Amino acid sequence: MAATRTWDIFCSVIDNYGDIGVSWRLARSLAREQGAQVRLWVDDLAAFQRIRPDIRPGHAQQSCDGVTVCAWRPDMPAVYPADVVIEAFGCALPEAYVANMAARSPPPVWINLEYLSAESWVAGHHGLPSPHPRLPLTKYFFFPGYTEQTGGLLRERDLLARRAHFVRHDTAAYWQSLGVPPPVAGEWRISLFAYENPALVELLEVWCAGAEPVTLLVPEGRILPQLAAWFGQPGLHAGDSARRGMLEVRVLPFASQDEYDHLLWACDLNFVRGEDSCVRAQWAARPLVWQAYPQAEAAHHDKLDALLAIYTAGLEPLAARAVQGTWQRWNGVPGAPEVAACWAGWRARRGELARHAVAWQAGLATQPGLVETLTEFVENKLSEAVRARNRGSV
Ligand code: TRH
Repeated sequence: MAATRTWDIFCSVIDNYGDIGVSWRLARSLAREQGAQVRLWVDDLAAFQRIRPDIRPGHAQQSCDGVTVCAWRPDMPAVYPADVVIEAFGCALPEAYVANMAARSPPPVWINLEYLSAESWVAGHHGLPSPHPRLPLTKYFFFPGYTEQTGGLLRERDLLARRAHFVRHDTAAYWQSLGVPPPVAGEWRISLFAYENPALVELLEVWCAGAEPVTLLVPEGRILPQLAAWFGQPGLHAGDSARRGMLEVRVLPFASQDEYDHLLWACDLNFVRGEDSCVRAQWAARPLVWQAYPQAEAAHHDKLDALLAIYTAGLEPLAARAVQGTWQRWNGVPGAPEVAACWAGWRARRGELARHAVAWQAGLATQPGLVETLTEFVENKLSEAVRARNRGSV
């Protein structure tokens, strides 16, 4: 039987919920599925509480789903480093902690968990070592990704089974729990999780004047002021709804991570943003529109194009154009077609796009998940380190 490993995962919350969203998923899966002893160090427990409401922001240490969650403060006490140390998204470990890592023999396996991208350069950088300039330590870059040459995607072992069960048995009860009537024939149920977006008005106009009813479900967040302005209202809050033409908007409370999955599973189409919700929408096996996290010099457009290229590869031209055009317009790509033209494609190819999302999810599911690739990578490095130490002591 494999030894129980200890892991320290460090997460600094820069902005939004993606950093803690990914770090928490990783920590929980390692504990649940690999029997690992995980400490998760987080510098903003209030942000964590948004996606996991039972987290208590004032506590220095607490246990959650078998993970020890620690407040990462500047005055962090000296601790003995774990077997494996994850620096999420280059968050920069405390110097004293790094010094303690170097004092361990063998030293911990040190991983910098990188951001997800479908760009082709990722495969060439995945797993590369970076020796520490002064200390006998090596950090490895670990890239999530969409191919077997990368670290794969986060996916809990039981995720697809839970989704299938929900879709088959629980969707009606879910709508009821939200106080939303069951969908009528032809209706679109669409979720919207987005940053501020100039293309929103166009989209709302199209849906408002459309042929089918659209119910837009919006978790509380940054897009609400724009939405409220379009309805001519001073503000919109959880529990509010508004209607114009064929469009009805319902504002939902920001849910826990697990409940948000239910929304993605229940909708016909999901607008998602950043990284983690984008991956969850793909596991939801529903069509998606992705808003990439905006970066300087429009670097996110490369990320967008890379995912679009692989996602639309198997689609027939009208369906592919609908997806490409909408994603590009939604991300402010110069020259992208207007939303109205794209939406006509979504309507005409609704069935094909729905089937494609199912096939896409099934294709991704044939690849090993990130937790498996990461633990295998770590075990290899730990064995190498032990061999190197033994050679040195002969
Ligand atoms: O919040 P984000 O915009 O995070 C971003 C990106 O990850 C980006 O790469 C990063 O650099 C930047 O933050 C700092 O989008 P993302 O990645 O989808 O994360 C949102 C998390 O919030 C995800 O784990 C799902 C979760 N969530 C809920 O738990 N409940 C909800 O109701 C919603 C809408 C989301």
